[in-house]
Amino acid sequence: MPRKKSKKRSGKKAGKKAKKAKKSEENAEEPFEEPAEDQPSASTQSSSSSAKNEKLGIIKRFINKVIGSIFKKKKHIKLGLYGPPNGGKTTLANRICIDWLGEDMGSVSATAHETREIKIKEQINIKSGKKELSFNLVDTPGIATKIDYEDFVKKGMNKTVAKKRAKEATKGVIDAIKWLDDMDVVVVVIDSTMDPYTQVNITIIGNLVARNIPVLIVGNKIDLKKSDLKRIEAAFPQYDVIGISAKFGKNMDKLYESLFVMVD
Ligand SMILES: Nc1nc2c(ncn2[C@@H]2O[C@H](COP(=O)(O)OP(=O)(O)O)[C@@H](O)[C@H]2O)c(=O)[nH]1
Ligand SMILES: [Mg+2]
Repeated sequence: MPRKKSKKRSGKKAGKKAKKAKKSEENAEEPFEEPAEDQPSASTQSSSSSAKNEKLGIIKRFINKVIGSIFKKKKHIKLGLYGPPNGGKTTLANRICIDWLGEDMGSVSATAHETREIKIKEQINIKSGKKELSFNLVDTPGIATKIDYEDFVKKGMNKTVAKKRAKEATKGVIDAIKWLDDMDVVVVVIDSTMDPYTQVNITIIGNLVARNIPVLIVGNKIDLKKSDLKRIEAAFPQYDVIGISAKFGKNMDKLYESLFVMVD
C-alpha cells in the first residue's frame, strides 16, 4: 500500500489547480473558478451583484463537486509502467493484458531499449472481489541517462541499425518523460537482481513525487536467485515494494490488490 496515498493527484491536474489558485490570487474579487464571458467587470459591479456572484460561485463549485463525485468511479485511469531498460515493463504489461484480456501487448527482448515508443492498451478492467478498476495501460521505453549506439553494436547489430536504434531510444526516453504529466498512477518496475540505488531510479521516483503522482514500486524477477527486495526497500523506504515475477506470473494478485488501494 502506498504511504503517500494522500498525495493522489495527477501532475496535470495539480498544474491546473496551481494556475487557478494563482489567478484567484491576482483577482481576489473574482469568485468564479472559470471567468464567464458575460460577466461585468469588477469596476462596474455593484456590491449587491458581487454578493450574488459570490453565491452563484459557491453553488457552481458545489454542483461541480457533486457531479465530479458521481463520475469519479467511471474515470479512466492512466497507469504508466516506468523504469530503466530491461526491468521487465513490457513483460509485466503483457502479463497484465494476458491476465485480463487474454492477449499480450508487445514484444519482449533481452536487448535493452526494445520498446522505443510509448504503447497503450486501452480499457483494461481488473476485478478483486466486488471491486472493479478500469484503466489504460501505458508501457514506456526504459529511461536511461546514456544511450550509446556502440552498446548495440556490441550486441551484434550493424552500425547503421544501431545508430537508428539509439536515436529512437533517445526520443523514446524524452517522450516517456513528457508523458509523465498524463499519468494518474505509475508503477516503477525495477529488476530486483540489480542495485536499485541508481541515478535513473532516483530521477524517476523524484519526478513522480514532484508531480504528486502515486507510485508503486515493483521489484521484478523474484524468480531469480540474486533477487533482493530488501535492497529496494532500503533504497526507497517511503514506498511499499511489491516483489513479483512478471515472466512467471508470481505474486500478481498482490500487485492488483495494491493498485486497488492506490486508486481508491
Ligand atoms: N527471470 C525473469 N526474467 C524476466 C522477468 N521479467 C522480464 N524478464 C526478462 O527481462 C528481459 C527484459 O524484459 P522487458 O519486459 O523487455 O523489459 P523492459 O525493457 O523493462 O520492457 C527479457 O529478457 C525478459 O524475458 C521475470 O520476472 N523473471
Ligand atoms: Mg519494454
